[in-house]
Amino acid sequence: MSSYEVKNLKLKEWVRETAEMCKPDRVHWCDGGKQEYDQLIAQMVAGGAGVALKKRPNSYLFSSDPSDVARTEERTYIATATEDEAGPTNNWVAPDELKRTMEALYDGCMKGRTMYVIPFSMGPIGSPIAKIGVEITDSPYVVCSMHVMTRVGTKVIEALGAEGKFIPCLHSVGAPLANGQKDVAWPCAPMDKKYVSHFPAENLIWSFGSGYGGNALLGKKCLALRIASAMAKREGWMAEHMLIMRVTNPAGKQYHIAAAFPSACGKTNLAMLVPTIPGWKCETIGEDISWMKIGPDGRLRAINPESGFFGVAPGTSTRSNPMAMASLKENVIFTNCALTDDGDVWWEGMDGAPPAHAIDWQGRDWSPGSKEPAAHPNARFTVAATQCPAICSDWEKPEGVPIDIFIFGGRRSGVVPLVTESLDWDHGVFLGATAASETTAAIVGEVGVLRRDPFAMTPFCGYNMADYFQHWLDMGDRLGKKAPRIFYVNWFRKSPEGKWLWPGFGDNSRVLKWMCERLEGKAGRRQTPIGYLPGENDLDLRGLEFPSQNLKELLKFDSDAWKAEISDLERHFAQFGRRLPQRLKKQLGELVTRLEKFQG
Ligand code: OXD
Ligand code: MN
Repeated sequence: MSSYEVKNLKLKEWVRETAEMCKPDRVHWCDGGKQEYDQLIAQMVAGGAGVALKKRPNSYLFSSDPSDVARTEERTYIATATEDEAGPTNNWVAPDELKRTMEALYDGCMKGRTMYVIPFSMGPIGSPIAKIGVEITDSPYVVCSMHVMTRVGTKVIEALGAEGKFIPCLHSVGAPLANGQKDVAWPCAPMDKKYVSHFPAENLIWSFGSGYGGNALLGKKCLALRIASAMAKREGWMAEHMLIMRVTNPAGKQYHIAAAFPSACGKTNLAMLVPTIPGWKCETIGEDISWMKIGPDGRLRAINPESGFFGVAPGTSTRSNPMAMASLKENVIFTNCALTDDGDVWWEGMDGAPPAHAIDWQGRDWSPGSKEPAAHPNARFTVAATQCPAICSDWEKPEGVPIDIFIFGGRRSGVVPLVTESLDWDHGVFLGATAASETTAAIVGEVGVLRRDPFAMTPFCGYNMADYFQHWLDMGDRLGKKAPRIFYVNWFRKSPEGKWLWPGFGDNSRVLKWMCERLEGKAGRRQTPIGYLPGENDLDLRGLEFPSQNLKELLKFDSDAWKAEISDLERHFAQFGRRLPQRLKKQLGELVTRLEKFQG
């Protein structure tokens, strides 16, 4: 049933075919309204999937199945015609084979359930940068989350019209119900039946078996990054794993920054930063994804394709991110946080003392000193961007905001200075292509291992990463003098005793100020073989109690440490074989030469 008329024949046909394959008990076309949201939430609460929080109006806590707690990268596929098109950083299966496997799984997979059809727009409806998708799902949790994270409903159907193009996104939790079978709180399929599949040649997404985050909210990582990155390459624009923010200096001049960091490097915190330097202002436009096109003025224009935040809860506090905390007072979907006895959520790293007792994310009693954390390390909040007090008034401007600065970064306890300005565009692309981060407890596996994560896109690039590097070089050629300036940051330097050298959080505004002033040619810099670094007097550190030894360490260029990086960089580039752009090979060669020539 639908409350609107669907004129798009392709859409009607796809929905009919999908219903035939998945065999749901009923089909519901989503209108994106409050009534729909409230009704689905009430249905899930009645079924035991979520609980209403007494302490936060209109907010709910859901707990997932313990086997379904994060994006499953090992079950994520880029099904290009040849393996080489997917490249060494993606899992590949031939499209026909993958479709055969998944069609067998989809056959009858929605029995006993409702099939929801969610028309959604990534980006403000009608923006020249936005795209329309339609997600079919059998999960009411996905419908409610999509209401928050994207623009859903009747207006999208109107914008699509009879002839408009949409990106089909098919999702099922993969848990059909036999006649009379009682449902579980969080239905999903076992790991070896989970698939998150992308068919870039057809702009098609098929996901099966998981109900969690990026595996199931298909507008986000699947459409807005993997499929969009492949479209962007074909069509000459950019789809990046980047926050977008506006920085305004005391004279009122605005700068727009897009920044890419791997998971657990504080992207959401930077997007919502509260500056500690007087007179400077920061506003949020997006905290995860940026779509950018060259505008009529030749500058790169960025929109946030999402309309909500799907943020990691643990570690979020008034100190680390006051704006996120202020966004979470009401109308929030929490997932895998702990439940306190007075009906609130709690997670490790939240403000104040831990509760004396709570129910952990798996429904077990928890108290301080319990062996396992109360909240899952990947516990999340899902909340509308409009609830963030730092949201920029221009965040939904259809034409986007002009990007002045790109930032790349990662978590490095040593070697990499606090901030580096690239020598030029190609060198900036080299910095992005070689970005690296030490693993944290949030990622399964050994902690502290260095992983290269080019442009923070390793899990999200929908085609061969070497071709993606070339796309960055091509975009630079097209942008010419109007290209954003590129910087690299590392907020995570540690002393030999393991203490943080840089206070981070709001004080990162001091580094942003240096960048903005570099654009004006105002702030000083010194040239080193790895790029331009601030001199010790070039950062504004007024009001910051700070040992001068720390500053020296943070701004040091350590020639021996960099020479020791080269073999890892060579190994990293070698995986791309002959597809690696010559211009990046040249960058590596030039870095080696500069390091050899350097007399410290
Ligand atoms: C995310 C991620 O959830 O990058 O945004 O993993
Ligand atoms: Mn992300």
